[in-house]
Amino acid sequence: MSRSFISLFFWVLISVTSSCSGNKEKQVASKNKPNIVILYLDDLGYGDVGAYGATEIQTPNIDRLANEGVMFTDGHASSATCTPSRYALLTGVYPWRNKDAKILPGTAPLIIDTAQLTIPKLLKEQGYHTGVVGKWHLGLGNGRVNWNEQVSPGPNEVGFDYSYIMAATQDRVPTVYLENGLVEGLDPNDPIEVNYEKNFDGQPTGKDNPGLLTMKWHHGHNNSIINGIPRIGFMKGGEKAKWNDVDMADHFLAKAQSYVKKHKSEPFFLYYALQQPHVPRTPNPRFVGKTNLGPRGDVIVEADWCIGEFMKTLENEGILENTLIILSSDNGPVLNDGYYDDAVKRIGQHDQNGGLRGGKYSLFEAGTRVPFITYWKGKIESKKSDALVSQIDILSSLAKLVGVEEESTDGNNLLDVLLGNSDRGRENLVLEASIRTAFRKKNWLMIPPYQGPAVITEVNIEIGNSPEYQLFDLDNDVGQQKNLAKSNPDKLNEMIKEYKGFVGDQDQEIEALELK
Ligand code: NG6
Ligand code: CA
Repeated sequence: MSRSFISLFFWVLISVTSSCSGNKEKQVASKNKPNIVILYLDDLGYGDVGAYGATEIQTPNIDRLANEGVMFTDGHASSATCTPSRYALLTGVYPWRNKDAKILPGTAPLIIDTAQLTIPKLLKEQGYHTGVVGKWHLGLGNGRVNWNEQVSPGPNEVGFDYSYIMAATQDRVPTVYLENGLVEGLDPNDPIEVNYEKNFDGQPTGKDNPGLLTMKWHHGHNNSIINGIPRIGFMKGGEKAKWNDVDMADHFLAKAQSYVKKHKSEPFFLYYALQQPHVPRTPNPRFVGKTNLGPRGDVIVEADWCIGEFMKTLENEGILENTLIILSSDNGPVLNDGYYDDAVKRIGQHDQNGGLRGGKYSLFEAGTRVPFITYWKGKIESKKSDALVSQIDILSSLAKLVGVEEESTDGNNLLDVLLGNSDRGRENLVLEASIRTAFRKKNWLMIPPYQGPAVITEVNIEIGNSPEYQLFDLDNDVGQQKNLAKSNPDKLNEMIKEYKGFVGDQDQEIEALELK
């Protein structure tokens, strides 16, 4: 037989089998591969949810997921701030390995390498359609973004087939939505300009125009004014494209719902990143006064409602039983994060920390221990789990779920734990808060000495700095009141040794840094 005949034969064979198996694969895939949804809240604290003990805020929809799924009591975000946690969630890499994984301005370049493994990439390779709706805050572009053109690279270049996002945070410019890299509703005759260093001529700022403000700033947040709210960063133009703050929750919900409806007949992965209860807290009028806590409580009720509506969509579309849902928060809670919105004044009996010490920005428990719930109707049985789990484990666990042996750099495959079939969580975990790290092993937590203030006074949160080593036994002292470093030197040394094995001597370099 001639070579060309043989290759033609194989070509025909391959195309026939691949087109058949293509169809078959799709059928098998949609049968065996569940949809996966990550519901990710922004700054929701351990104690902000009814199932975790809140009595002043009603969260019936999140409670239902917690009560009918696995409710983790020791589940962690990878960091006590947003960007690093989101980076670790999507990549399975500890954020302290990436020097750019820190709170980013709206003009920062994308910090995920487009060659890096991510959850959406992994799932896409397994036949999933992948989408992100909501807060991004992982940077966009390569350094000098022109908001009037296609903005790239971004979510669509790290594995998402569809993206509908706000670039950074609700308190940072640009205050516009981007769909697949294009600013939605942009009038080409009114181009957008963004600058984080300097204002544009003639544009009012929060600092100089208190009379124009509907929300007062407390610290930071005194640059451009949009919808009466002073923001971080300066922005000009793009008038028609600007979002409406009080409609943001409804807006993201509608996008998440239409994504589900559109992709219900193929396996999909949706990362639905809600903006609440991050500042500025702008509940839709329907939710104003739903709690006695002011806007912070009200937006948590609003977020809970969104989750309820989203769940109804899954149910109405007939795919609830084929969908794994993971709910968590990117970092712990903060009351005053830069605006006067009564969060402190009206806190009353509510404990956003649920008995934990610290809060957002902190190496103490409330910085990273957050609500963490898995729910899968008919597949996961109701249970409370004390296993130590981290969001960094989600990538490897989902890989296992869809049949791939893919270990991420730092994450573990904890699928059995996430599905409630095992309580063997992580043995250890490196926690991060504003580039400082701490080490957890079983019930022990060790915080190395860090210079800098013990409390960030503006937000009134203890962030874990101390000139001394700190060692806590979380089984007996979850509130971290007793430093056992001096009374248990053997344990301390063991912890330091193991910790250094992970992070090297980087803590020494960090000790010298001035923390903001
Ligand atoms: C801080 C902001 C805070 C919040 C945070 C990011 C000031 C003074 N404070 O720098 O308001 O935006 O960044 O929060 O500007 S996060 O949840 O996205 O990490
Ligand atoms: Ca956050």
